[in-house]
Amino acid sequence: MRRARDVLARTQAADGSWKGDYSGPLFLGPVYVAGLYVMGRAPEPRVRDGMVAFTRAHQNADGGWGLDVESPSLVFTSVLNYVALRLLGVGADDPGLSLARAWFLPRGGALASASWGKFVLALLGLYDYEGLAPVPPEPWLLPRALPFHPSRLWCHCRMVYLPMGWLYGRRARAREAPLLAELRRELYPQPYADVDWGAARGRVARTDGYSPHGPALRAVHRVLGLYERFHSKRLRARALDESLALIRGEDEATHFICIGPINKVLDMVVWHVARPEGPEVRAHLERLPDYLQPTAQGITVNGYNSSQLWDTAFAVQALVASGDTTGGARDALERAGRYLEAQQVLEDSPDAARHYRHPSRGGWPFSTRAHGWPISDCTAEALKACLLLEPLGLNRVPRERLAQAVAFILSLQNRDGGWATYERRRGPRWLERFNPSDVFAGIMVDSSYVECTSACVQALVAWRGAHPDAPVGRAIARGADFLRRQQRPDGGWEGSWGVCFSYGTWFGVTGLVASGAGASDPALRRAVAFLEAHQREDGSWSETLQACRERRWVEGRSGHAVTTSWAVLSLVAAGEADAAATRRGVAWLRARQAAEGAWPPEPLAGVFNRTCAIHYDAYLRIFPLWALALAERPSGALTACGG
Ligand code: LAN
Repeated sequence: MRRARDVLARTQAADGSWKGDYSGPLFLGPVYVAGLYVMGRAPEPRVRDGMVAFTRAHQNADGGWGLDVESPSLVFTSVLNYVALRLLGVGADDPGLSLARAWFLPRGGALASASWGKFVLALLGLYDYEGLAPVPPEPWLLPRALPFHPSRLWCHCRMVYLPMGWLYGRRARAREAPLLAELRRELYPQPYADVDWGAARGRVARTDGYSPHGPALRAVHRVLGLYERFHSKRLRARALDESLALIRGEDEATHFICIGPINKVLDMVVWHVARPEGPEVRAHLERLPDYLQPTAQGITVNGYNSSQLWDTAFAVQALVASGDTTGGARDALERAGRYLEAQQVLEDSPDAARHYRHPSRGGWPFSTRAHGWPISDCTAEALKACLLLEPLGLNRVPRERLAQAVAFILSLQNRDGGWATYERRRGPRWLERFNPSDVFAGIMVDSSYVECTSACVQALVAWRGAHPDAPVGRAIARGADFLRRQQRPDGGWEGSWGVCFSYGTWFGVTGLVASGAGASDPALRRAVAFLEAHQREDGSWSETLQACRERRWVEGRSGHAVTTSWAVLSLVAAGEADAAATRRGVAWLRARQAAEGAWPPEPLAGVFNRTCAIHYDAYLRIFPLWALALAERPSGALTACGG
């Protein structure tokens, strides 16, 4: 434990945070490169070489690229990474690229890509806009009260479709160039001029169709197709103006970082078309490198501008749990306390209601304050961390700001008692049936999650510990009720943002325990039985990304330290610190630790929208330490927060 703590403390950044690799998805780099190309630009040579190296390193043996660095090939990411390499200067006769064509052409090439791929190709002039399922900007003009108004979509989804709608409405495309003509010959199994674009609209390769288009979505696309043919120019102009105003709102509220890497690039391209070389383009370009991530294999694009706040909040909890808060460990906690203090969002975003933004004041984001989008569970984990630092004299966030964080959390509770990510649930569940992305699930509405709910319940309980009169009892009880309803008959909880049931179950168990459930509570007994049933011979636990896709426990080839840590943390919280399963899990974790204190690399533990893996660099340094710390405590009567 001491060596693990040293490893964690040593990897802290100068600003007090833990800042690491947050890459993994393989569609982000190509969108970045394509966006720059549309603007007539290219990454600087060092970045270009790094991106080429990274892309080559993650080509699958069959010649394609997966949705993420660990997954089987999709037409979507294969075509996009192919195009990115070509735009970055690799020749069509390159053996890797020949192999790629041999993989995607028989599957239909660009015609069979998932929808976002086709959109990016259309921007480049490599795919006809006629072949896209329509994404007009007009829905933004509909009355806000309609259940399908775009402001009701999950913020990540609406922020991607917002600039898409603008670019679609303008039919924006890159200036014609010889390279593009070559690519139009390389990406299709037939001559470009012979393509039936109408038929291409609904076409998607089997590899890419995780969320199939149902009759409802197909009907919407037919209606929108008709609208596109007969639409009024005046209405379109108004819709474009409205979209541009909302895009400006997002850019300014996030200091041009934007909520994520996709809408960042699309917004930038919007400004390039709307105001070439204007101040917005300059502001965007300045923030573009924020997303770059150097890795051992080259340079890639992160899934967010970082995961700093999130990792720092967890690191504090693991370090405090490990017991030693003197010397180097205390210094690390002191610096982390400063980081937490500096990243709290202290004001609402400008003209929040106009831009459909929930009030932000008091919340913490996933990365940095400048990013400007606070999240329920990031706020909860940061609040928990501050309250743990308080008795050590290391919390720097004043009382009234902690109270604002509590108010922020309370303002986000859903009617079902649970918590979603950035906002309260705005749309009806049936909106999911209109998901046009092909490759993702659960992107349409922000609804309650076990992880967010548990974190918020734990934070409110911790707050009540410090302020017994705080009026949070009902919120806690409703949250706990939601957690109980989400437990599956087999005793586990399905996670949404980590792989998978071990992650969800850690949150389910710790949330219930925080809310007052005792070790004999039937829900906790069922959770313990669930974890015991999935423990491996060697004492470890192991789950793969496939579990998220198939929504059932799918085991990897060997034990994973992060999965095992989540299982051990759950068992300890459920009062099983001395049980055989826990001890065997701990023994496996100890045996797996390398001499200098780290755990060897293993498959990615993060996921989103059920299909895409993402790398939480610090998890392997945080969770085994945290698990050992709590399992080594003298008694099992611990709270979930580790304090
Ligand atoms: C994230 C990163 C943070 C993450 C946690 C806070 C850890 C989680 O508990 C709640 C969900 C959240 C906020 C989350 C949601 C999905 C994100 C934003 C990501 C995994 C980072 C990248 C991903 C985003 C959706 C990628 C772009 C693709 C789309 C389908 C829009």
